[in-house]
Amino acid sequence: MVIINDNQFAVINDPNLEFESLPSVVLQGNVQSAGSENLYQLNLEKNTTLILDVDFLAGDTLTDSVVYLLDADMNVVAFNEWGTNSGDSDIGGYEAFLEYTLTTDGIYHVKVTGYSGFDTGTYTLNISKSIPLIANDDETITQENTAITLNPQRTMAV
Ligand SMILES: [Ca+2]
Ligand SMILES: [Ca+2]
Ligand SMILES: [Ca+2]
Repeated sequence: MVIINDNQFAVINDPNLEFESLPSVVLQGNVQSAGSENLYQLNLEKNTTLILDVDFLAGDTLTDSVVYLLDADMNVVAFNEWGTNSGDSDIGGYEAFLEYTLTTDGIYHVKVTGYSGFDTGTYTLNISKSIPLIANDDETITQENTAITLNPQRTMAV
């Protein structure tokens, strides 16, 4: 289990991130043996949008990944086995990609594994998170900071 702290998130210039403007952590991982699972633990706030982007980049060997978002008790909140995202230096795998907005504060776990139960190898995991939305005095949900465009269909206005 790898514990990821808030202070590890930073806005970094990396074209393999889906949303370069969001604070992110880039991790190298390895599914070492058939069926093994890699776990990451984060403490996250409600209304944060979490982006879990597994990349199969040059040098990586896990072609077919699956990513899970789990709660503190290891219940599955969401998962993805093959998601599309743009701009990667992806070399053609069945990479997992998950975007999820949290509805409660707390400890969460991210799990990365091979798709088939026997897929193994190295991968790059990009974890990005939005600034949580907060309710102001008018009880309107507003962004704490500047507007962040998550995708063309979903722009969060200030
Ligand atoms: Ca990517
Ligand atoms: Ca990806
Ligand atoms: Ca996959």
